[in-house]
Amino acid sequence: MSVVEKRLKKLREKLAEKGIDAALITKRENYVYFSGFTGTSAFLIISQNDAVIITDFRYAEQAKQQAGLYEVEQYHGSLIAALNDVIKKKGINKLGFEEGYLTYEKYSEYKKKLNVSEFSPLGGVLETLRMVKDQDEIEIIKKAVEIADNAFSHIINFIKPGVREIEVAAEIEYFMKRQGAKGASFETIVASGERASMPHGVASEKVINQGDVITLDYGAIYKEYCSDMTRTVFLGDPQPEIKKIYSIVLEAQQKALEGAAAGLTGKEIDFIARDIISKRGYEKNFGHGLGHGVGIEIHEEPRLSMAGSIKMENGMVVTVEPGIYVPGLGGVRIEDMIVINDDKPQILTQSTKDLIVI
Ligand SMILES: [Mn+2]
Repeated sequence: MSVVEKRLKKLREKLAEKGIDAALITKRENYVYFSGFTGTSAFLIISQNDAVIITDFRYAEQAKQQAGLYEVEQYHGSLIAALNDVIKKKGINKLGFEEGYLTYEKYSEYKKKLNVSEFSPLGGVLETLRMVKDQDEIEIIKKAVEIADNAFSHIINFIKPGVREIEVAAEIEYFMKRQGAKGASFETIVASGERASMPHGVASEKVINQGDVITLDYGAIYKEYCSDMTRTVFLGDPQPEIKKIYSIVLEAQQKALEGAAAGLTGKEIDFIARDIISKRGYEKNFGHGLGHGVGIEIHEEPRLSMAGSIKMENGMVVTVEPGIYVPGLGGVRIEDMIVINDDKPQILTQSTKDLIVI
């Protein structure tokens, strides 16, 4: 059975449980996962017996190549008419939609114009199925992580006093593309000196100076899958407080990595790191969650945070990224990607976490 067939089988089981005749899938990350089609516009209708991909002139040929299990319908002009054709041909009454994605405008239009008796939320089944990665996905993610790891080895030799943050970001992204990445998985963060106290300080025109702490947070997209890593390095010896913060963040991260076991909730794993940071007096300086799922989307379920209620399962891929940020001083964050695997996760990110002074 192909990867797509397995995914469709699981989706069909969920649809049957919910009493939904077919799912309408329009979000790119979801149609990539359930069809293999990677273009920028497609509408899937998946019922127990049928799988139809509706797309336009630009993508009809690509859809035939990539979504081999699907009937390809090319629409001209009216998407609604094309959807209604399929709905009629396949005898669909109750159609499920992506409640977390459809805009109010789209929802209203579909609800009014699609010829179905019920238009009901899918209840997150697509995202739930995407949380646990199969072996094919894990292999691709490993490659995305490796590209980012290689970029780290490269960039620590590139950073010098006088170079601007945006040049560092550009070099990371160019390097990753030369390694086969489609692009960066999000806007590269290079936050140096006092800017390092901004958890998401995207690269600016600031010049990196001797004595700066530098937070590098970036990732690659490889074959549609994202990687995400953070390292904090120093240009010259760090100030004593930053050095202390580094050791606290590293300890919190290592303990959370060791404890990230299947069966625990995101909240329980978040607490492992948060407790260590709080006991060292930096509770208020760790204002974000410990981590998040990563896959076709850079941030997906499950979340590792104070609100993370989802239990970890084998095959989930998540980040572990505690940080401490002190305005006026700087900040430290260390992030690895892991695969949940019974008691001990498989740690994907390989770059050193020893304190690096460039
Ligand atoms: Mn992250």
